[in-house]
Amino acid sequence: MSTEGRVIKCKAAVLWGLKKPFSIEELEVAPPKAHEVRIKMVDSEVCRTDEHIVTLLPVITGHEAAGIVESIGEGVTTVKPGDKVIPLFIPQCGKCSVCKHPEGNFCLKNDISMPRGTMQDGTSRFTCRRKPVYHCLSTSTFSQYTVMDAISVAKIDAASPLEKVGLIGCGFTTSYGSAVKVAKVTQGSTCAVFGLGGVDLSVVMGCKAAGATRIIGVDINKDKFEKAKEVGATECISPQDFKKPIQEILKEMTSGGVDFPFEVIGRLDTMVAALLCCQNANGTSIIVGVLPNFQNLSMNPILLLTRRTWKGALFGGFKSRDSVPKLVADFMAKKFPLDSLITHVLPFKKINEGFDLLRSGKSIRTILTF
Ligand code: CND
Ligand code: ZN
Ligand code: ZN
Repeated sequence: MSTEGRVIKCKAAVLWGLKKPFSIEELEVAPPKAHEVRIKMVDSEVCRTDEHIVTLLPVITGHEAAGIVESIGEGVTTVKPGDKVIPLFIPQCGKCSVCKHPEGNFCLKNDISMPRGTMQDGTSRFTCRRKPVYHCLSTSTFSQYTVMDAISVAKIDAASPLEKVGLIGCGFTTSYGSAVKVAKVTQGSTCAVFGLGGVDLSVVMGCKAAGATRIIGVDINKDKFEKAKEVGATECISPQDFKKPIQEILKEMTSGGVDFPFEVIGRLDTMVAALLCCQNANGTSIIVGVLPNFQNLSMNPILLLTRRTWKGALFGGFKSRDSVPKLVADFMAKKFPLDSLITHVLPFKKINEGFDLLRSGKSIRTILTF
């Protein structure tokens, strides 16, 4: 029996409190309204941002995933039922000033700057225990079914392996783009990557693809070193092995400063260290990590007056709906690998185990399958 136009009852991982485990519950998912799409999830990955971004409760998080369109609302022309899709945590409306700018990717219709936890029309499509549940990042992929605005959905090649290309929905694209598109890493340069987790490793891959000759991995967990070297790090160090601050060590190692230091952890102290170790006359320090609870950090402007550049980007600076289908095509053409990032595959109901693996540093990317 077709589910089109009807409420779907399915299993979802609901978060009722901060730092609480996910609770697998029955969720009612309303049909898509005009310009919306209901998607059956096939897989969804565990990413650190799911922990850092939560402000509204109860909520369904999850933003790196792949699925199949179940039904569409009135006026949707970009996808149809049966299409393979990747949810986008930054929409691309195509009409706002950012979308119209050739380099802009942080579409004004995003749900990140001022999270409302709803569809674009301001309402939720989720109900659990008779209460409305918030959406998160316009994606909410930790559910067997989700509803998204069509501007946040990318149609991808029908032949793509969904259990792998989900990584293009965040981890891979964010980091690879941070190196090649945001930092614009140059041939022969020296890079440092703070953090060697799931998002971080593709920064290493991006630096290598851009022709960096030295890529220094920095992580307190030495178990991450082997994999980092496999994908392109030329050396790896742990801040805990030195008495001096890590920025001093990096400056000594590079005779004055790193050309492109990346912070991919999401901590204030490492963001500052990544800025301080940056070559002061023409280096570029890039923030990729997301700080929990929208914290502020202070720095001395003299650091920028010497002509360092300090920048950051979400989703690797890529325009989401335009770029994701192309990146999937590049993956299919074997232009980059994704397998080396996948360390664990678990059934969706084991989502808490997936987050335990992330917190304990044992996983790079865990794929949850529905
Ligand atoms: P993950 O936990 O896998 O990696 C973080 C790594 O940092 C781990 O290997 C840790 O051992 C290491 N680490 C922790 N503390 C320190 C420290 N003090 N010094 C050195 N190393 C340390 O996380 P992830 O790779 O999934 O995510 C990394 C960050 O990227 C996180 O902040 C997440 O929110 C962010 C991110 C950004 C974007 C974007 O669009 N900019 C998208 N997704 C995730
Ligand atoms: Zn826009
Ligand atoms: Zn992510």
